[in-house]
Amino acid sequence: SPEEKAKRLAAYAAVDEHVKDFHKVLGIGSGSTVPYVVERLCQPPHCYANSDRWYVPTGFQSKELIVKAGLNLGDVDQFPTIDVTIDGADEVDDELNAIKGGGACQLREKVLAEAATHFIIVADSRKDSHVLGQTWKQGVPIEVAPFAWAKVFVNLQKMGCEKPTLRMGKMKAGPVVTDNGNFVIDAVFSEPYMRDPAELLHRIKMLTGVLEVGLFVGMAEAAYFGYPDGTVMARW
Ligand code: DER
Repeated sequence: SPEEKAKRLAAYAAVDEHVKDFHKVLGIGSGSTVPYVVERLCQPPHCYANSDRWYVPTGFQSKELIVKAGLNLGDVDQFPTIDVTIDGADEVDDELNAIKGGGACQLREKVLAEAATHFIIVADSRKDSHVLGQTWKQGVPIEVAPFAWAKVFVNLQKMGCEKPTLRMGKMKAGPVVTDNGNFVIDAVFSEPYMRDPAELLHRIKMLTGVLEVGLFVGMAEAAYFGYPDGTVMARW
């Protein structure tokens, strides 16, 4: 499909541009765009560097990707610093701030994004916005301790959240449970809040019971967007 082609284009361009043979530790994110990142890394010339390279996952899906591709699986504990982390996003604004967590992996994703010397985002063009919230209407994904979810829910409303929602499983009765055993609250905020993602991130992060927030502010070095017409647009 044109969307899948666009994701592949963005992923290939990001790998070709930002992964060098001397990069030995790579962080691999989650979602439907990142498989194309791994696909490219398994092709010449990138594949020739894989024998002494380590791949660190951001969750179950990401780990499966690495293992199935026959790449060396690295543990995040082994590598305090990661050379390059490449990950998807739900939306990216003009300053390369991103909403992440559509796949409920944002806690580990942010750990690897922060640990990386270079954090690169890959996405199809639908994620390319001026202000967060323009196209991603599901809200900011927030990982919360199950014990505290109802308190966080109320406190989000008190701080102006228009519509907090506890993320429920599809083929699972009850809430989605993350790889860390936590719940996710999706919190919709109006545009004024989304125009200052740093302020919003800090206010949400300070709520007792919040473990991580799907706002990646000032972290991405570059973002690659693939278009259905076969072009790639890079921003940095
Ligand atoms: O959960 C995340 O942040 C993922 O990166 C994900 O939302 C990206 O989604 P996609 O690559 O499937 O569009």
